[in-house]
Amino acid sequence: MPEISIILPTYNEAKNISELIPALEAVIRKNRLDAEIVVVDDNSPDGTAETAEKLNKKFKNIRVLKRQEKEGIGAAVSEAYGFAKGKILLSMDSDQQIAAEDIMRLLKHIPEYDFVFGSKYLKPQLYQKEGTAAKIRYIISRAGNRYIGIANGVPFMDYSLNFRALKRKVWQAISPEDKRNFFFAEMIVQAHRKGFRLKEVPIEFRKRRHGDSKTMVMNQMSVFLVKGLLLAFRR
Ligand SMILES: Nc1nc2c(ncn2[C@@H]2O[C@H](COP(=O)(O)OP(=O)(O)O)[C@@H](O)[C@H]2O)c(=O)[nH]1
Ligand SMILES: [Mg+2]
Repeated sequence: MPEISIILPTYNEAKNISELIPALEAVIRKNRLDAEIVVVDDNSPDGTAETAEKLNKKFKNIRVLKRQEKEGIGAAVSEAYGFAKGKILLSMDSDQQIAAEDIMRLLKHIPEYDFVFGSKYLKPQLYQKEGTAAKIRYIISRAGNRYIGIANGVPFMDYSLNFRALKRKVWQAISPEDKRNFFFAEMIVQAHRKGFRLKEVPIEFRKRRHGDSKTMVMNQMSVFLVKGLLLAFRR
């Protein structure tokens, strides 16, 4: 059994994973990590799953979880947590908005903490937000995150970033249900309520390297408003 499972949800990320996976493998080698990489793909038409399988011929520690339909990132990561074999579950986006080396920023706080997660807002200067669209997105997302914290009485800055490492026991104790991005907020709020030791760490958030974002920001904003309140009342 590997110590760590690195989980990469993908939808049309063939180009990105052909850069990200070798970069992660270099970090694994350099730090002598005992790790597998799990690619969870929702039947991407661009051949992402095949690209991952080809990379496994070289690296031998990659497993691909193939799902039939694009159901959302939360559903994909949730299934991958069950499929993964590691004692530590580390998930990150595949689009290279976060650097491969940064996984060590999470891992260094395990075992002291049970659940360590990256934050785009702890040090806002680390968030690349050039251009009007990126600035608007930053403001909306930051406000939405602050709201989740206040509504639920939880003291963090960023609930929505898929860059986190948790011990398997945390995953076994919580039951986030959302199929999309709100899944990540549920994870933090539920783990906090269960009394686990949580740690938020600042992470540099860069521009997507290749391809397009799948998040509809305004749509997700309304989801955070409604579901954030429901989560607060469901204790
Ligand atoms: N398996 C799977 N991955 C997804 C889905 N939606 C997004 N992703 C992946 O989740 C990560 C984050 O998505 P992205 O579009 O970059 O969201 P953004 O960073 O909020 O713009 C990327 O690696 C996507 O390929 C989905 O429905 N299924
Ligand atoms: Mg992205």
